[in-house]
Amino acid sequence: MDDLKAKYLGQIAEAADESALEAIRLAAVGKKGEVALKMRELGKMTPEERQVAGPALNALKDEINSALAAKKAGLEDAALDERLRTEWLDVTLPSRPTRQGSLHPISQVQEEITAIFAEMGFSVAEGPRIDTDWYNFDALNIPGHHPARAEMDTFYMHRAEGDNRPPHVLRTHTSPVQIRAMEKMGAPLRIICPGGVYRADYDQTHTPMFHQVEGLALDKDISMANLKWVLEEFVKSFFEVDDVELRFRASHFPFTEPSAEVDIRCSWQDGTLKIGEGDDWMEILGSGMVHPKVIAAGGIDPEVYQGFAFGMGIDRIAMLKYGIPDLRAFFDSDLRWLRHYGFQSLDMPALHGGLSR
Ligand code: 2NL
Repeated sequence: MDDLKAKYLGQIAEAADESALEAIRLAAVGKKGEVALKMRELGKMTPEERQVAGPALNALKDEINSALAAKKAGLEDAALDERLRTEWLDVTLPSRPTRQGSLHPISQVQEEITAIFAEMGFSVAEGPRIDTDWYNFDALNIPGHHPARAEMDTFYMHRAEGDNRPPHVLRTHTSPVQIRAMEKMGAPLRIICPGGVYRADYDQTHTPMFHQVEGLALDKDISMANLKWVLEEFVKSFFEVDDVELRFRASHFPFTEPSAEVDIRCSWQDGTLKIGEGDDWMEILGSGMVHPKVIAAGGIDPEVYQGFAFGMGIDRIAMLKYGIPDLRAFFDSDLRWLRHYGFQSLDMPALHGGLSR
């Protein structure tokens, strides 16, 4: 019996893994193991012998079982220690780079413009890109025979055969949104209308879809002086300069009277554009006092209310601010250029260092 004990405790101590341990368990204390065989021999013993051998066998069985359990726990600890030693992670390593999206420069500039006008009390109005010719033209004092209709290179929608109503159009400016806003909200009114507009024109400086922001302020005592201040504040804030001179040149639009095109003082030197200094002028927008017929078309009494309006191209001033030389880059499906201009990250190129002609 002592031989058995020594043999199995020795084997258990030597066991290298759990399968070796299981083999030992079966051989020692399994149903057909050596201890079970010995138990069977108890029947052939005298009662006196049995009284000694029985408890001794049971004690042996218990001892082997607890040695097995202890060894099993020891092997598991060792296995865990080994994993902890070999399978480690450096949690201080930087994570793998992920592709990050960013706002399209036109969306970003649109948001910048919106934020600046919002601070001056303008809210944003939006409307359909497909509209009737009444909202796009007639309401804006552009009648059917007016040459401005042809000049606008309008995209016309199809009408069903036999439907003789005038076709809907892709809006050529965001002005129809302003007419709708006048109808809906009345006066006084301070809104800007940013968004995509369409003209059938495509070359180096024109794309058939581009973006505009128009502004409209109506009240009982609004003058061109208010227009000038609002535009000055906008230009200073958008181009990040302390001061800038604006030049109002007399012009003509069917929807404003008087009308003015607005230039800002600038310089082009060594391929760098500087706003607010120098001897050059750059046209940035069209503006004027809203024509009384347009105010009336919006359902507001032009005898009581008057105001200013302006319109500018977002794409062009986005190019100026961020030094993007080719308009077509905006609509190219290959967005590598975007990264090239710094839009991959949130670091914007410095305005007066990043601009080039
Ligand atoms: C330009 C000129 C302009 C307007 C747009 C406008 C809208 C209403 C009434 C009166 Cl509802 N005017 N918009 C006025 C003057 C100029 O745009 O060159 N845009 C790029």
